[in-house]
Amino acid sequence: MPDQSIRPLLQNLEQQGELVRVSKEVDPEQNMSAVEWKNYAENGKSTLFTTIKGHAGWQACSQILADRRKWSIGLGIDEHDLLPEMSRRVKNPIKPVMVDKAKAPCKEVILKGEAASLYDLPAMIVSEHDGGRFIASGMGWIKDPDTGISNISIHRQHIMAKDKTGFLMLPRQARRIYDKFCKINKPMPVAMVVGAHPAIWFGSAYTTGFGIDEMDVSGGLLGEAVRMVKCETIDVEVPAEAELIIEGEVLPNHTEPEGPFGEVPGTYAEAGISEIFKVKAITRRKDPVFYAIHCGFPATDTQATTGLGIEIATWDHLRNVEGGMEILDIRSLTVSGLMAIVIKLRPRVEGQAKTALMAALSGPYLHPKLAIAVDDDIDASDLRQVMWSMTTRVHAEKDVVLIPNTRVFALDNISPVVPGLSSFQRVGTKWLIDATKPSVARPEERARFERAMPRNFDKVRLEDFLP
Ligand SMILES: Cc1cc2nc3c(=O)[nH]c(=O)nc-3n(C[C@H](O)[C@H](O)[C@H](O)COP(=O)(O)O)c2cc1C
Ligand SMILES: [Mn+2]
Repeated sequence: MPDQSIRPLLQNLEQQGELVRVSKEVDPEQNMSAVEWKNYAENGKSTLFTTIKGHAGWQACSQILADRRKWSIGLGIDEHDLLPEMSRRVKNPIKPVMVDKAKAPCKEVILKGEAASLYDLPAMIVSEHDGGRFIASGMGWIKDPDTGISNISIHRQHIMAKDKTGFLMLPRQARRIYDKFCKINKPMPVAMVVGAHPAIWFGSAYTTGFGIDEMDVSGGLLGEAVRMVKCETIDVEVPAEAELIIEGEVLPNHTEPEGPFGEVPGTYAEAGISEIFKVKAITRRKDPVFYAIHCGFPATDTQATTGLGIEIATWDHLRNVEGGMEILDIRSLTVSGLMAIVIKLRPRVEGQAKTALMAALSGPYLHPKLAIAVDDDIDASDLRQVMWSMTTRVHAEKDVVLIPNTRVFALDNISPVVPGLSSFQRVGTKWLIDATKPSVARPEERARFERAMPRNFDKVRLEDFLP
């Protein structure tokens, strides 16, 4: 029975030299965010903070799932096999099971009413101009009042008082359910869950059909049922082995000023309004690890989490486009704030790359607005090689295509908001760049674009010659 908490990930990262423990005191309002961000940007490492000013008894982790390597450690899947294997597992859902409260570490400490304070949590001021401390790693469990089916999605929470936060809902499934509560003017019960197994985290961020419980998907990824326990003050079930649960409700037909907040594209979402979450209880482990996720300028867990979802969804989506398409890899570029995607493929006939690119720009996720196709000899994760393809293999007049007036990602500040609609409905220009070689149907022309690589590149081993 594998541990379904966040802890095996932290242990495995540390064992494999991917995580650094910081025991020197850090301050969540002044320096914690810069330390974890720089430790990843400069050293490629995750951080575990063990001494946090004003938060004795807490630890906090950050940048623990910022790239494929860390995801593969977290899910126990070979890095090179990540997309096909995750795609296979999410299609084989396993339903969650209930366990007793006594078997739920998330109930080791139960704080209700006055005793429950958000000020206890080591939530950071993440980006320079953020409006305050935010929790951005909370997975929100809600139930559709018509069907009783759980929906799980992540929502940023601007901490506004000890028992009150913002609750930002983009126009997706949680908002659709919230609208039902607004119609009957009843508060929507919500449990915010912080810190769990990467499979649980991935499921909550993954876009699935409306009416599908994301924990079925997480169970598939885990290879066993997610173990759930009942909340104390609301009729919601949450993962028993989580670090922290914030029970509460989102008020109906009510908004207040919220933000600004450094967001997934790497720019700020301006101050605006959002719905309001009121705390009823906090339950947690006695030695909790807070998931101090970094949301802001890339590369962070935030881009890598949604990026992996985009890659898997696009991987599946492209299977349905023109039989026999040879898709070799897909990379949603974290450095682009998820707005660029690279498709690696071997074009069998002319025009195939552009066909794939059009599909990549109209999949289940709105984020990608720039899609680039590279050929079978290019490492799609290496921006130097992608850029090399974009100069040597692109005839801009023929290979760059702009598609104006299309829907784009809600937080893409360069694309205007649709007049009269909610501030998250934007239109922009999608564009595609075909940086593949001529197709395999034209071998002679294809050969003209071969990379000029060192003689016997594949055979010569550097280790045999270096001292
Ligand atoms: C770190 C992180 C923070 C997120 N914050 C928000 C948020 O504040 N509001 C929101 O609507 N979606 C946010 N999302 C995206 C949703 O969690 C995601 O789109 C989810 O799949 C939506 O679930 P649904 O399909 O059930 O609506 C965030 C995702 C991540 C990875
Ligand atoms: Mn959903």
